[in-house]
Amino acid sequence: MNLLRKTLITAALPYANGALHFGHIAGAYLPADVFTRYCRLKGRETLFICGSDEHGVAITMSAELAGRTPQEQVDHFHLLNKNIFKKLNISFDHYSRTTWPGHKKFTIQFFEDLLANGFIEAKETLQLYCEEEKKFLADRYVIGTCPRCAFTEARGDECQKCGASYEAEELGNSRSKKSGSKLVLKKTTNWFLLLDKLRDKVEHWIEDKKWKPNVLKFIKGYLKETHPRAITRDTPWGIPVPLKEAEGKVFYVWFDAPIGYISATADWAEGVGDPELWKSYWLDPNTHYVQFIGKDNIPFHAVIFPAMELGQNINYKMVDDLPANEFYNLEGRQFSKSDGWTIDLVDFLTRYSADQIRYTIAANAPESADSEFTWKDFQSRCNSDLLGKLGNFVNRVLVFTFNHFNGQMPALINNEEDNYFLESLQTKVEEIENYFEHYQLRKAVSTLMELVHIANCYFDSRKPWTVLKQDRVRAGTIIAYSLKAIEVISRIASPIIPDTATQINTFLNLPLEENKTLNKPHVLFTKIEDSQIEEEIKKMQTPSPDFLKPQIDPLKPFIDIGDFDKVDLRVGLVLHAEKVAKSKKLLRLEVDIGLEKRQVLSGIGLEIAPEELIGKKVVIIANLKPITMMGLESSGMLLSIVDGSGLKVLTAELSPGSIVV
Ligand code: B3M
Ligand code: ZN
Repeated sequence: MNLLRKTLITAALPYANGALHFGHIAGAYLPADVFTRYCRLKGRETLFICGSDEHGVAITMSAELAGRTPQEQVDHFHLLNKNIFKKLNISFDHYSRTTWPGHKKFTIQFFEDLLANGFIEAKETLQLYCEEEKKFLADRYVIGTCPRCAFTEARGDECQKCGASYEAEELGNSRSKKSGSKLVLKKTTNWFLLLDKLRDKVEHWIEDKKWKPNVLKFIKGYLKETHPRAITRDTPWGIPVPLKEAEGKVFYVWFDAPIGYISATADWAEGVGDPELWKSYWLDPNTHYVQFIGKDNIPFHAVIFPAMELGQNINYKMVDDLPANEFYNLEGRQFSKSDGWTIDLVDFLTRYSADQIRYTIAANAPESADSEFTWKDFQSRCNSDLLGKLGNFVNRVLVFTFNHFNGQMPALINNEEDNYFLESLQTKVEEIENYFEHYQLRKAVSTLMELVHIANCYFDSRKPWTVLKQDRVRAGTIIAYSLKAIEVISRIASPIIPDTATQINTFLNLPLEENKTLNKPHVLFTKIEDSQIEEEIKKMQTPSPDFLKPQIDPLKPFIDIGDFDKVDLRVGLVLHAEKVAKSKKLLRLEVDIGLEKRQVLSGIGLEIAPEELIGKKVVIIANLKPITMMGLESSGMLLSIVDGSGLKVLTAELSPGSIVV
């Protein structure tokens, strides 16, 4: 490997519709920043690029809720998040945004190349349309009856009650979430990326990648089932599709967002006064390109965006390494703003320092498994590691220098024994660099503490305060070696705790030279008291109203016995079961209900394999009005049982036709 290789680093573009939390920082931004700082330390030509992801339905929805226009919404959160990154010392060379006008040009060029090369095709599909609002509604704006569990308030794309996911046309009684008005299915043309045509190229490209096994496994599985994916939407917020026949349509947010990595680099290049400079990263095959993302973003970074690049006429740089982290939770549960289970970063940073949180997250980074932030862990990392070990060493040595050597670097009498001490530090430094090189923050942090431990042991065992009484020159040498150790620590710790490293370097008044006066130290870290942590934990435990919601669905309102009498439940023998082509979850069953054979459709295909059903005696609602789904008639509904662990089909060992009363 060329150690001085040119390195381009990007981190997933966060949506500008909410404030960042620790989960985001741990998943992508801190690991990316540590790696960037490490590359700069090694003298590599390094560029670190990010920006806000500002399109998509999630933005329009959150804007409506906040009473803002989408543009006002993204303006607000772009600035807010940019400021959080700044406070956390995430050292982007540039933080752009996908509403930057230059981004449009790149998106259109990507589309035009893919279209010209036969990788994009227009297709007609049925989408839910609101006659009253005169527009197509995205899934998130729709509610209706779940095709599986018949829950009447199910979301447009998946049911929050039974977990089923489905296509718009499978939803019963679909309504606009906003106005409640009934929706109709209307034909519309959208443009699809023909991933199936690009599959071979992606497979070939992926061959030599030595990525994490979980990422590679995922990609291989994903590539087996590539199908065309819609890249346009019938919504107003986004980049307009540049075709006459596509009026009123915009690109799907995940189509333009990754192109944002390129446009953000172009935005940076304009800012530094050399508009063509982005090409030296994106069009140079020698660039080493690393993308930091959270694991939920793997498909778009490992398959779809690479496929889009492979369909271009320009050879854009493709990702070389894709460190995808697991999730970072909060005290055992996922961060959730709506549940109040979160920590406001801006508020947090008024009481604690960026380095304290950077260090805690790095020490416990979700590299190979989910991990979590706990207040107790935060307190102990800050007090025992940062203050007790690192801060203490720096403070002891510097205070000693001021008390006994007038704040000047004493003469260093070169000797083998003390050189051995510095060499042992160097061995640890190399170990840590290797961990940085491979994005292993946890190990980098624990080795850093081993290094600090060696330094503390050196100081304790050499006892300069005793030596001073007999041999001032020797005591001076011990201090000089200790100051050199501080310089080593500061340099190698700087990717993780950059502010602290800067402060230490100021104390040392680098470069260290004999007789040079240092700067008076001040404390690097203050102790976090138990009472403070108790207070923080108490705040977390104040339940927000959402927590008071029962875990089990409430009972439905009373019905009369007459209502129940209307329902005709019959035992049926499943004669045949198969998946419905083009549907992810619909199964087509042929059921013998004693009197006759019925065709019944059921949206349980994701949980239950058709083979499992054949020969089973199930219970169906036999007098439900027939409906048509995906062009097939369904006469009856299969009963299932849903609990926290999943879904099971209700069976009854009775002859077909038996009546359930
Ligand atoms: N905005 C999703 C996310 O914030 C999405 C990432 C885009 S990266 C090109 O997790
Ligand atoms: Zn459901």
